[in-house]
Amino acid sequence: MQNVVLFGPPGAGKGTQSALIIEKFHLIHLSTGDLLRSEIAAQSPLGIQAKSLMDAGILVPDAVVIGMIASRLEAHPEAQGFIFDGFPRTIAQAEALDELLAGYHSKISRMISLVVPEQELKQRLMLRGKALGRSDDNEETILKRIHEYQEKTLPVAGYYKASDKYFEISGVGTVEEIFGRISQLLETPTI
Ligand code: B4P
Repeated sequence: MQNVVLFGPPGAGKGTQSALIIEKFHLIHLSTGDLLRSEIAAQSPLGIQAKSLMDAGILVPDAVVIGMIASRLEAHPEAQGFIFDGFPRTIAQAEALDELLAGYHSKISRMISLVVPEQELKQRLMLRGKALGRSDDNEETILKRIHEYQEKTLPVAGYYKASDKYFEISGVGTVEEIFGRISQLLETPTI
């Protein structure tokens, strides 16, 4: 079973690359961003709570996203593996994920980190905001998201480095070029 964490700052291309990875490697895509946006669209109590935080560029509470991931894992007993996109985003989430997977006698195989310079991230998010009407379409929210990432999410890379599961690639180039780099990694067996 191959369980992959796709990591990177807001706008690094995690969702974009996940779509290609699931097709080629037959993994189940678990995106906390997508799950939260579905809750918002359904106007559920969870969605209403999440919306104001996401609009402000702030992370949603750990318990909320951990609960969502737990129920999605339970819903896919047939899975050959998962791609975790946008999760874990805090150390508490990383620890909870290890515990959840241990309950299925499974674990994270690797974390792939997409490295993209800040200026490029801002441009991509501005363009995505215009194209898809996402709330992080202005400088203030984008800067808040980058700040949250640096403060709460970057330490998660250290968590996976400590167990030799961390792999870094450039997230700059065409979508196909970046996917080629990811594929090369995923085709290399883990020790
Ligand atoms: P997410 O939905 O996870 O998304 P993201 O970080 O904004 O973007 P991603 O990296 O997926 O980039 P994309 O492929 O779209 O997070 C949204 C919010 O949800 C968070 O701020 C937080 O509030 C909440 N949330 C989610 N998970 C959470 C958690 N675990 N804990 C707490 N809160 C959580 O690419 C960006 C744009 O760039 C797209 O327009 C794309 O077309 C373009 N692009 C992609 N690759 C490109 C390339 N190679 N070149 C040029 N453009 C490219």
